[in-house]
Amino acid sequence: MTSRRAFLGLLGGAGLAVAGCGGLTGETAGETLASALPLPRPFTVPLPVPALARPTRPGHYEVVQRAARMEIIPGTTTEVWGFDGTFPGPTFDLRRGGRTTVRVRNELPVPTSTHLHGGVTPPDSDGYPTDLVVPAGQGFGPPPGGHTRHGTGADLSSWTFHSGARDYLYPLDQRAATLWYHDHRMDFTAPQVWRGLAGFLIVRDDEDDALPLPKGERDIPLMICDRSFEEDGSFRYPSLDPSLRVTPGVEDAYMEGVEGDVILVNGAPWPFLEVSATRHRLRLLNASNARRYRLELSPGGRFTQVGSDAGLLTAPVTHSAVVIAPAERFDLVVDFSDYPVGSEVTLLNTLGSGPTRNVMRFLVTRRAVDGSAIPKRLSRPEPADRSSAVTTRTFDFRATRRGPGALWTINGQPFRPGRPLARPRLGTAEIWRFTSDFHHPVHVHLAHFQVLSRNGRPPAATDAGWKDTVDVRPYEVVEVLVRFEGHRGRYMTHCHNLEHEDMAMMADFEVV
Ligand SMILES: [Cu+2]
Repeated sequence: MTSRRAFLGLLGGAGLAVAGCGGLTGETAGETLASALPLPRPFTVPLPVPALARPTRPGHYEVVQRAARMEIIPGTTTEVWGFDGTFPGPTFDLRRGGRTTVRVRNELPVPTSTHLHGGVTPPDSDGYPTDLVVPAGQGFGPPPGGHTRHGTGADLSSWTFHSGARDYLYPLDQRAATLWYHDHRMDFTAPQVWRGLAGFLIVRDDEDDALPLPKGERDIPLMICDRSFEEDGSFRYPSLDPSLRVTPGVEDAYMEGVEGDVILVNGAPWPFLEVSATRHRLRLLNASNARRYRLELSPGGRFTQVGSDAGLLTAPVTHSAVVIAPAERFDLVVDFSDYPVGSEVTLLNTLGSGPTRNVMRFLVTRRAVDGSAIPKRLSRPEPADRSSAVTTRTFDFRATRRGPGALWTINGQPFRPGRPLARPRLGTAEIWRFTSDFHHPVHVHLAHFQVLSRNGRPPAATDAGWKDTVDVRPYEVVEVLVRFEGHRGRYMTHCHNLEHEDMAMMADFEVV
């Protein structure tokens, strides 16, 4: 294992961002930004559960992106930019094959693009970074500095503008899964997600419904992310241009990614949840810009994983710890009857230190009848068959420059909209090899994949199932089998460390 200091040295970035990071484990991906206010005591705020989105008529929803004030740190208020003014945004609870239209109205002072992460979505509804909803009354056009920092994207022909609002069409012709939606605006995704533009979309289907897994209030989405706060309670973030209007990017010390010192779950700092001594299904999402977590239970315990990014596993997998990279989801069952009533069960992040070592706490308050079970077989097996691949392609995720004008690239190229690096055929499968110089959580739009190998060895236990995001660590080679199904057209693969993404670590591919 190469130490963080050593691999930064190899990259010529030594001294840039070593201080203040999580030691020499090589497991941290970003730079910690300290809050300017006293941090609240952990486990004093109840866990919020986001409200459900309500249709305006069957199959149609409308959400408004707007600024609002929320009490996140007790005793202060924070301006969030949220879907319907909430953070997280409302949860869409939808059925497989239930063709859904979501009208997104933008009442923020900046353009937005909304991506349904994990969605099998037509290309013009996929939330491409230059396919923007511009606030009504604002002129169209890329911001004056639009991507000139990276020397790309200035070509207007790749940009599309919608005034005030637009409809996104989600056919949801895909297995039950925990998806999420978030902003994807060119050059400004990281600060706009940091301000709150993210929420859950849960797809349900008959196969998942028929299983005896915990349901109802024992089936809980948990959005984990880190943030930092100014003294007045506002979000702290090292943007070069806090208006997010003109100049993209962050201060150079944060080019590896921004990590906050407050861990939020569903928008609340280190919350607590009272649970009965029964099984609970926890749909974990890491919605952080850059932070990875290694989740463990204290005082001991285990997670039974039933699903991954793109739906149910074939069979459950038991873990004592789960590493979750940005944008990954783990569908986990925890059996709180393993603990005596009165227990405090803490979800820890053992990659963190100090305040970031805690995530949330479960208080086991009572006994209750539990009709749930975890079947030995969850879903039909769909083994990843290496021989079904029609070709192999390599995508190398690497920094070509550090410091001022930093650039994160794929195959040596900064993002060039409309210039695909691959043209896979609809209905085929390919092996994609991801290689890396750092921590890069690699996300593929549209196409789901299974991990075939890590460094030539079998995948990790936490790589199981169909996925859309994979944790690629420094100097790893991760092979995945990607299936291109559903739609032809322009899609993308990119690093989901949002600061890397905003610094050009994206590439188009076109399904033909
Ligand atoms: Cu990256």
